[in-house]
Amino acid sequence: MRVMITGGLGFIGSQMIRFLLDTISDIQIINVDALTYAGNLANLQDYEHDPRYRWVHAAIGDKAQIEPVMSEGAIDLIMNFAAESHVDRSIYSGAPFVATNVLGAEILVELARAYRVPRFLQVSTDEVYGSLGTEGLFSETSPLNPNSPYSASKAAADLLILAAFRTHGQDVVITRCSNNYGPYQFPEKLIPLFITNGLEGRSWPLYGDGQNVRDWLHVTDHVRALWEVAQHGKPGQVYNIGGHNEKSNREVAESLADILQLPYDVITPVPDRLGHDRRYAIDAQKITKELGWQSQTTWEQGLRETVQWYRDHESWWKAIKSGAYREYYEKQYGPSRKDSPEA
Ligand code: NAD
Ligand code: TDX
Repeated sequence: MRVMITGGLGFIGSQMIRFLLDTISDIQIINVDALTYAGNLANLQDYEHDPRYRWVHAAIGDKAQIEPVMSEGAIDLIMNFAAESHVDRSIYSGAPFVATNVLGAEILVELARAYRVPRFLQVSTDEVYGSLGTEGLFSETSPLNPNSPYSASKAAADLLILAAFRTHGQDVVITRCSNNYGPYQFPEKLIPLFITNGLEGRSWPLYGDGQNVRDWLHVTDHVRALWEVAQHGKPGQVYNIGGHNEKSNREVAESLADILQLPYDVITPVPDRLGHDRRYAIDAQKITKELGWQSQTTWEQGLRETVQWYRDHESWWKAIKSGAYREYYEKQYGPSRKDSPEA
């Protein structure tokens, strides 16, 4: 089986590739990644000499870069992880989010159709549903109501991909997962930022009143769910993925402080994120009933192991925080590939 993974040098995409190479012997992986600030070759260093794996330095929104990969030989499945993924960055400039998350996804799904790729899986997010009050859960039929440029761009991609199914009968599936945590997450996101700041003796910027709620899922549970959907999901369907694990940001911060044995005054309230979604919570009944998937990693165990991973991989995150890794890769491979000359 030949699988094209896009964004495989990022947090979740690299975990997907690791999962596939570790569990399936007869597989070929082509990792198409533009190596933006969030992509990191160190995430898959242990696999770079595996003959079943190859990285192609290309941007999903650039047809001229992607088409040669498609025309090399039959691809059985595309899993599109490539995205600009950080909400805070999108608040200040939405344009790169539209270029990759919307235009990039559309170009990729069109190429998948032209080259008759049997299945296209779009990795989307629960953020497309917007924000919940204190009650209720997002189901697959909840209306799309995104609030940030990031989530709006992901919602736009979902609609374009569903349009490919409705218009052309193209085999597509979409997944919408809640917040992930685990090893190799870029230290701009809440959990790795707080852990690494804690290890460096820095404070933890908690936005607003700290009562915003996220539904946390370990990244290994997410990639198992994605593989179930890739293999057994029904064409044209959306599958929510979540761990029934709602925590306020203050609760997350206090649990991390307990594990790291830091006083709670490390937590420093700062002005709120603009348009900050109050609560996300996922109803994952459909994937559990139809595909038998359930989360396996408990929050307590997952969080402890994640803290330990960052303790054990100081050189990984210190290089990112110092900017050294980007300087090195730019010398080796040149700057990020751009989706289009204008992007
Ligand atoms: P990430 O930011 O860690 O990684 C993104 C990867 O995509 C990087 O390797 C980057 O180099 C690559 N990339 C960016 N633009 C590209 C382009 N134009 N062409 C090719 N590669 C490009 O992101 P992540 O947290 O691993 O998220 C992966 C996917 O999962 C995203 O689509 C995101 O929307 C979705 N998602 C993330 C979460 C979460 O909690 N992190 C939850 C639900 C869904
Ligand atoms: O410094 C911080 N302080 C803080 O209070 C940061 C970085 C975040 N926060 C809050 C904002 C959110 O309520 O923590 C919560 C989690 O923030 P992020 O880690 O930035 O994640 P979020 O905005 O919820 O989005 C994530 O989950 C859904 C991913 O980044 C998305 O790619 C995914 O789609």
